[in-house]
Amino acid sequence: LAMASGTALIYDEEMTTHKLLWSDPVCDIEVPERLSSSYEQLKRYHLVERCVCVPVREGSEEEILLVHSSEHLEVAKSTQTMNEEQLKRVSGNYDAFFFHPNTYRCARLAVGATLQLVDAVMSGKVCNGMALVRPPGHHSQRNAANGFCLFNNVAIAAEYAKVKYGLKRILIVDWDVHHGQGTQYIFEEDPSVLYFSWHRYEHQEFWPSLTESDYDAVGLGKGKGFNINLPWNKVGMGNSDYLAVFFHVLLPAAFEFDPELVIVSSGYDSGIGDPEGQMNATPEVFAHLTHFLMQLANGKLCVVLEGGYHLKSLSESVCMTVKTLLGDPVPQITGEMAPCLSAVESIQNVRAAHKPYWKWLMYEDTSFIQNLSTKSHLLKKADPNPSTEHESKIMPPIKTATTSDSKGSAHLLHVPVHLVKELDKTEIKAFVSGFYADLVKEDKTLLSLGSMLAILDKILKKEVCNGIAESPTAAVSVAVALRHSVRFGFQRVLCVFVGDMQIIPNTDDGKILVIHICEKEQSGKTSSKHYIPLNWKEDAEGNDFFSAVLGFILPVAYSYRPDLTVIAIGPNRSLGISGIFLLFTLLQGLAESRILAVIEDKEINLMQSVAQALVGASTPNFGTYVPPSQEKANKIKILRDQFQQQWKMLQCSVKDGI
Ligand code: X5A
Ligand code: ZN
Repeated sequence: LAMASGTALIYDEEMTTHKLLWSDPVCDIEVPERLSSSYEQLKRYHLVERCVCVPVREGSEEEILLVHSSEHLEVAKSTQTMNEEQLKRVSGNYDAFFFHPNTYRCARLAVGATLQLVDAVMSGKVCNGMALVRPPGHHSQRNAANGFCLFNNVAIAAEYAKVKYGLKRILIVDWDVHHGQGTQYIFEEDPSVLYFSWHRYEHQEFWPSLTESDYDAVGLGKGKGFNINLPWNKVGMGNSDYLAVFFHVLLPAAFEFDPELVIVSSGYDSGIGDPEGQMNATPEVFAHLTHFLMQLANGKLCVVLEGGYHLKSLSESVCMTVKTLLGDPVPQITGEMAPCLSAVESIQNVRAAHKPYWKWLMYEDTSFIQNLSTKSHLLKKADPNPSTEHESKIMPPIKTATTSDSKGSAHLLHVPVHLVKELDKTEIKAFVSGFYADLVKEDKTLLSLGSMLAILDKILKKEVCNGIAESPTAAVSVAVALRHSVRFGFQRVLCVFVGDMQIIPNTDDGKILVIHICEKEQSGKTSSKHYIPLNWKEDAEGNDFFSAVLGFILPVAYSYRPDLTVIAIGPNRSLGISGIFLLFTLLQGLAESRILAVIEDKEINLMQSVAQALVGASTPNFGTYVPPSQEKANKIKILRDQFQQQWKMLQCSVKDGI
């Protein structure tokens, strides 16, 4: 069975006909232009033509009744023939909603568009996709419209996927800045739907101001543990706060849950410039969030528009999301990477609240939890004119270069052998003579260095995004690669070594950060603060590496913000195939997805997996989640305590004086 590929885009202009007919300062931000300007921007970036355009349809009454009461459906239906005065009166029965004579029709299209997306993804027609819809859905409840929402598009989609495709586990990620309390109510007792929401809360000051939006609302009955709320108690949250929540809350839960389908309640009012959210996250962060979620459920990801009221910020963020769904390189995140104190407090609270329900939190130390104070924290003011200007580049489908034989995917670009030979031995000798001359006596080594440099040059010149080099001695190839990259002008190179490797010392000027994953303690190298040994042997089933990647490697890598990543696989690697795959796919979020892989020839059977990871094939099934042993959980904790002052994205609790 061929792996699904392609990205669906679902949009219909008719959903711009729903509009506010009278003056209402609460509702007047939910305008038709939200949809049209997003679609226009997608066209400008040539993204529409790269997607599979799937038509909308009306959601059926039966489908709407999967979630809503017939009373609610009848009220909505009855508004089609009302005059303005009557519409205004019915609208007044709800908190923040407006009816237009075409609202019912649009809401049915919004439901239908979402279900078309689920069908396209579940049937394998596409791998993932986005539906641009109005009215939005996540505030809508069984028996009520609320917060600009009439029918709960995403909730209906989840019920539909359960019924039609027999799904047992669906993850809903609600990154809208408001709490999707409607969705929470619908799935509160349902363990088959994991609902995650972050939202502006400000200790219940912010709309909808509910106690049940706080971190201690974990679900009810059988659904306990399957509702995760991350309240933002300050405005001004930014990229690092969002990413910290993904690393330390959402992603570990999601990998343990192991969903069969992921649906995003994709509101962009959590983006910079939005008048509702007052947050600081830039459009690029949505590329990262999307990239992470693409690693779940075999890549089956349905993104459905909710809020977003700053037209420029909204449309840029929509483009970032769709570009990432299409598999383009992930743009770099700018700015200092450190979550603010208030965000860390929220993360700590939700981890403590969920400890009873999740294996990944099993060894969480919550003995220190007291009544957390809410110390004031210096916050940057939201910039009303976000810097969202990005050059539109249509990236070629070829992203990966390799000199090895065709063992991977058809997407690989093969560097012709003559190109390698062109780099003649004396040239290479001359190049390495200054620093590693004694290491390169063998012809075999020289030839491999030549081919590695040919690939690295293609990466440095941005002709390809990533590449794989085979080497008789990975340590030597990497040493040369690092030296060359720094000379080329890279300021920060992240180097992840897997296996027993003699690490050739580098000028320790902070331009290289080494994370060394190996089984045994390495001696005498711990002096440098840019060398981090991670002694880790993956368990027999080969899937307890999540906690190390999410809890340590990614936070360090995101704190460092490399402009190139080098991953070297040497002898006696202590990670299995799934651990290595995870490393490659997740580190593609860094350095604009630039990765040089160096594989020692003894490990060349890994070539195909690495190539698949680098061309963006969806993550294979990792099997049943295995929590780390207490010893390993402890190891992560100790490393975190040791490095969190230097690499601040590691911070996930406020004890020990952050
Ligand atoms: C979908 C959405 C916001 C409602 C705000 C009402 N709704 N004050 O973003
Ligand atoms: Zn919202």
